[in-house]
Amino acid sequence: MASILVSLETGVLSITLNRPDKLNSFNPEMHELLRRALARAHDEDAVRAVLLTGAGRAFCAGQDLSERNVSPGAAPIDLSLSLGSHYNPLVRRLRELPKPVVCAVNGVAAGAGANIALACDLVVAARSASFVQAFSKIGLVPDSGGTFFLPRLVGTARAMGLALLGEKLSAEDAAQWGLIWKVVDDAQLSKEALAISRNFSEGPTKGYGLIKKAFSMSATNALDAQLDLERDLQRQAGFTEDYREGVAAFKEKRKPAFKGK
Ligand code: T3D
Repeated sequence: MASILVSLETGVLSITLNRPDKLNSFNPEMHELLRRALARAHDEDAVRAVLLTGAGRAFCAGQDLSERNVSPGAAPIDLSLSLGSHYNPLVRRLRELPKPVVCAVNGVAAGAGANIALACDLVVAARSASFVQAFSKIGLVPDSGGTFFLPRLVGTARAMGLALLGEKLSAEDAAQWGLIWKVVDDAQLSKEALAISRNFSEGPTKGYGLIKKAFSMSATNALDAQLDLERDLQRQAGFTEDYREGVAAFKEKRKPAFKGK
């Protein structure tokens, strides 16, 4: 059974983490298949949005701990190799993909699984889902961008509480805290996430990519630099066919037919 399911329909590349018996935790094969799927999302013009979700009762439980042959007294292992070759490139790929990535969190998202969800552009969670910064429970540090995303999304006090305590945060609280876009009833999750993704796949793809870039840079830019960046990105956006179509459609009081160009 493939550890990732991938399908392309009406411009949406759906990627499902598919190791349900392991709560979709990461092993090297799943990393590699996800890497390939995101490379396809990047390279193919036919892909205009990505929808990431999990099979079964979990979204993703982070690293598959059964793959870590560690025990008290045994030789230590160097986890920087795993972050350097798998988790960090994955987060960079998600952030740098110039197309919107929707994450449908269908169940528990723990460890790197929680932070990979947060690295996506828009997170919708099922009401029964939860987010767990499980790292401290096993003596580790939040990774996959957790120490970057969490304080920016919910503030340092809540980020610190989540990281140090490693307790489950319900999807409802996650939405209330501003960690995610919204929570929906479990039965509505697939439909809602697909509708958002389809909406993106019919949208001004290049403009979306530029919005991602603007927000990504705003994390470190001062206002002056960000204003300059907005000027430059708007220049690029103004050169797109979709901008011309958007304004024409507005004036003609019709739905725009964006081509992603
Ligand atoms: O190593 C490196 O490469 C460094 C990078 C690390 C990145 C990381 O993600 S580190 C953090 C790793 N993840 C965790 O620590 C999460 C561990 N899991 C949990 O805390 C809980 O299982 C959950 C909160 C995710 C879910 O809790 P619950 O009560 O719903 O389920 P459960 O009963 O704990 O788990 C169900 C089964 O899934 C269970 O197996 P069993 O007993 O039925 O055979 C459990 O062992 C298994 N499972 C859950 N998480 C993992 C896992 N198996 C392997 N790896 C897991 N991460």
